[in-house]
Amino acid sequence: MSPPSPGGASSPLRDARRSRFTYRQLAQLATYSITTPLRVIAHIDLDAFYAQCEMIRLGVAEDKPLAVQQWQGLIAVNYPARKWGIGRHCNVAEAKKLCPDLIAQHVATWREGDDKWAYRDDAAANIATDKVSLDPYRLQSRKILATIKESLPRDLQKVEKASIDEVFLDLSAQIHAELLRRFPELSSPPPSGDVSEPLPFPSAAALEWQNDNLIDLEEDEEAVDPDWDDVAILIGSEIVRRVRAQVREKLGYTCSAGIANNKLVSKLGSAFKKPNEQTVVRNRAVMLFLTEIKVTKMRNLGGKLGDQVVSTFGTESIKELRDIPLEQFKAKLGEETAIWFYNTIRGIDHSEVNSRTQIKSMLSAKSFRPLIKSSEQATKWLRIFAGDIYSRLVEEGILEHKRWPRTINLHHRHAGQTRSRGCPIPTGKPLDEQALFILCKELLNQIVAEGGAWPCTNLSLSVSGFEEGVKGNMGIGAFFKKRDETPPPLRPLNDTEFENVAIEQPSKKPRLDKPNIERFFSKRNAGSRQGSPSETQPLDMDKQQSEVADSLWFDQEWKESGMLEPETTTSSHENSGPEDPSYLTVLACPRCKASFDDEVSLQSHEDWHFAKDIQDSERVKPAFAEQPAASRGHGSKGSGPASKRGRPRTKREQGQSKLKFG
Ligand code: DCP
Ligand code: CA
Repeated sequence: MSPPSPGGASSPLRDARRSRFTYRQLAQLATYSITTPLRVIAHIDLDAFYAQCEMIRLGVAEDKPLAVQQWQGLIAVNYPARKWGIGRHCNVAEAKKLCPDLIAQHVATWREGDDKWAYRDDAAANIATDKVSLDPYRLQSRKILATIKESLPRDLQKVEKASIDEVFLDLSAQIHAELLRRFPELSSPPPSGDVSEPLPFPSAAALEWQNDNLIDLEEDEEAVDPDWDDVAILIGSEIVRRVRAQVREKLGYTCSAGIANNKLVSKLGSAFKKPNEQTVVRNRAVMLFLTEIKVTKMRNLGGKLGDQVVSTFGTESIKELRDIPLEQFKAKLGEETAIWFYNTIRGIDHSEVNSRTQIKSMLSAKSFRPLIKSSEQATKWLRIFAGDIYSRLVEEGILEHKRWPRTINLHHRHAGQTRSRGCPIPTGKPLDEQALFILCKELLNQIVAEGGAWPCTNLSLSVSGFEEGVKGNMGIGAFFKKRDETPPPLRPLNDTEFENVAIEQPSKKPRLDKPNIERFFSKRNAGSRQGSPSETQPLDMDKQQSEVADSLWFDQEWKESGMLEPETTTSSHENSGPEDPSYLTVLACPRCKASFDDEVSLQSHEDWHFAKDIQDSERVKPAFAEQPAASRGHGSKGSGPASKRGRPRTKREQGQSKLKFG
């Protein structure tokens, strides 16, 4: 049809039929109402994100296979390489066997003794001295986010950064404005004066979907004329196409998108066809669309909850699960989760696009191979952690006093035991990497003084308890006036304080759209002292599982943490395979049952659980207004050599943070 003309021409509303939607529901679009059926949400996900970052940085042709390497594992694989059967499950050697031309680019690293991260040719061989830096990808992520925001009208945008390479857009208000512009008839008040009156029917007979993937409707629905929800989603798809084109044009990245009525379905939509495609799931197509999807692929259902549902009800088919009455779910899952689940398998999701998300904690961690055996060695790592965290604090606006972490914690692992020490961060003086270093050195001293600190398998530093630093024109001091005027003494927090600070819980009452699903996951025990990994419940680490924690602010940071997830870790055994005898010696992780063929790999995997626990323990809900991330210029080509302290400084990578180590 040509009319609700995407080109913008208004069409006469000749049709005497009435729409299924009311004047009120149309008006609600302007206020981002979460319940209006006309609502349109988009999810944009970068294709093979880290791999694209490297291709653009290095100027690699788009058809060349490239993977991003972390030690011997792969953490991102571009689409040309995927054609060769290469995936994250492969290690570098396996991947090169599959495709000898594969470009395997190692991630940038911090190196003990160096004052900045760099791309280094010998990084993979230096797991003992290097620590992964994801700064280059964070920088690209910020630029992409800025471009997305710039391509939307400033006063009609609602953008949520969901992870390092994903955003949700609530397009409702922009679409509302566009509907009124294209169909001035919609601006008139309801003839009866009653906003619950149905709108006039759109005069359009067929909509132009261009090259979108349009999820099919049930046969009997195909004959039904499009209503305003279809017109709204069509406008949404036009907006998203333009946004994606801007990102491509200005920065070179391709991304995929899903456009639907809510976050749940739009996210499934963006994954439906990749790369560089967009998928539209009209309201009338949702049920059919979900029928094709396994329940464990849905947001929040990739882990234990999904497994529990499948084993309890004996099916992973959404179609079959829909036949089960709500009462049965309630009996097995509890009231709140049951209602959430019942809605989810019907594609109902009223969660908000939240443009106020803020990182609430930062973690810099390192597992040691070989183990470190002295304070001197540990101190070098503390300098790197302090520098790493400081550069991220700068991005968070610490220099402008926009945001300020209240607590610093050091976590130390020795012989399977974890010790954590924390203290408040003084607010009266500048917080720079030296100040962070002094604080964490003191915490290390406390741990060392207790004895039994060496050898150490894992150290990590975290800051948490972020607070908004500036209110109106008040300085940081005024903002913190309720706290001690004098900086608090450096002392370990007692257990209760530690728990309170490090394991902040959401303060709001749980809502239906954010069910209390945490109980399906492991207890947050990492903050406890002397916690043994084997005492904890399994944490599932697939991508879906990570999405569970969308509401726990998990996904964004695991991607950004530089920690290996199990599949990446396990893929680092170059010799394992059916024909390799060592393959038969299987060691299982006591927590998640993942199997390993040597002790080092198992240990490394357990370290990963440990670091993950710490991260989880510090995951909290956002509470403060969004501060725009500072932009740090444009990406560069070529990799920068490492610079040793004392040597002439090499030119820095774009966005490369610099440490002032003494
Ligand atoms: N990532 C990682 N380890 C993982 C998964 C992801 O380090 N196990 C990092 C690298 C990815 C980025 O996060 O490039 C985004 O993760 P996605 O799951 O979105 O995967 P990609 O963007 O790489 O690919 P896709 O095109 O499938 O989205
Ligand atoms: Ca992605």
